[in-house]
Amino acid sequence: MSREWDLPEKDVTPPEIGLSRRRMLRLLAVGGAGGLAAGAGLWWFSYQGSNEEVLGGGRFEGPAGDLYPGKLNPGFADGGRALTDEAEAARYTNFYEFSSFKWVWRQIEPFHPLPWTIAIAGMVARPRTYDIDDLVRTFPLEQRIYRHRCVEAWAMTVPWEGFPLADLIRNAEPLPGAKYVSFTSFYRPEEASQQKRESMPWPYTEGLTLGEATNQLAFIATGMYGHPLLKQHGAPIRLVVPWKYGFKSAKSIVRIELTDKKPTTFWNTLVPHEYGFEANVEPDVPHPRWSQASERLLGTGERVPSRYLNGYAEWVGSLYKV
Ligand SMILES: Nc1nc2c(c(=O)[nH]1)N[C@H]1C(S)=C(S)[C@@H](COP(=O)(O)O)O[C@H]1N2
Ligand SMILES: [Mo]
Repeated sequence: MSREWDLPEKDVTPPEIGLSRRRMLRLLAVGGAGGLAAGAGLWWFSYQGSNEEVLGGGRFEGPAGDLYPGKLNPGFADGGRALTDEAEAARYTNFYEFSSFKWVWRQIEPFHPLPWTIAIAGMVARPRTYDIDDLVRTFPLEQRIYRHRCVEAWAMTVPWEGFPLADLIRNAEPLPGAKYVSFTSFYRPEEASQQKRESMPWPYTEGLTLGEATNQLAFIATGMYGHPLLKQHGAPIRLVVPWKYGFKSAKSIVRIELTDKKPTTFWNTLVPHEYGFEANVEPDVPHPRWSQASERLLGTGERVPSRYLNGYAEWVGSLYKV
């Protein structure tokens, strides 16, 4: 297995790691650090892109854009933390199809998430392929504020737009033997430069147990911050499972399949001893190369304690009781 892929954050360290935009501005304001630091700071600052570059680069003619924003679900109206600034979330994304660095917004131009279809297939009585526009019009859109926790120990709080995964699965009528749900992202090496690299098991895949997938927290997002998803966040449709590390929340999905076998998954295939199938947020279980006890909030850079199941034990805790 190529050690090149033995990564997140710690090995492949883009210059903005650990230094939020706001902190950098503060550092520049201090000025005492001298001209060299100021020069480096200005270079760094411009390399980050303006908010408009970061957001504008990811916008496209999203499907059913007229339907946004959805109605805020009162059960998920409070993320328990301040919302992450939209541009800060869009500036710092993981999308390995386009880049191993966080500035995916710089590489995303060739990606054209329309037209798009998504199939629900496998062990279901009613398999179906939806055009993305029909899908968004079939399931009523709602807005939910969720915390997101990456295995690399950064976090954000985001208003997603979409519908419960359970509704999509119920519509397809699972067959009795179905135990798992697999998610497959797109494969378009002509649009996604990193998919030309054969050292990675493209397309990106993820999986859940059927019990996890039909829990009310598991969410299909087609939008974010009141409009269709930006390309770098996994347009036009992605998974959001907020009690698990972020890599479980597959982006730009083309296929959802019910099976009786545990699906193979992207990160588990690449680095099995570091990224498991279950991948629940567990602050007491360190990653082999770093602690998971605390996390860094995008935007402010603040460090806060991590919580078991990312604080969602009330919803999903019973799935893991022995
Ligand atoms: N297809 C695909 N899905 C993916 C990834 C990816 O590289 N490719 N990265 C994952 C990781 S590690 C995280 S933390 C989240 C990040 O979502 P965001 O970039 O929209 O914040 O997407 C996940 N889904
Ligand atoms: Mo992640």
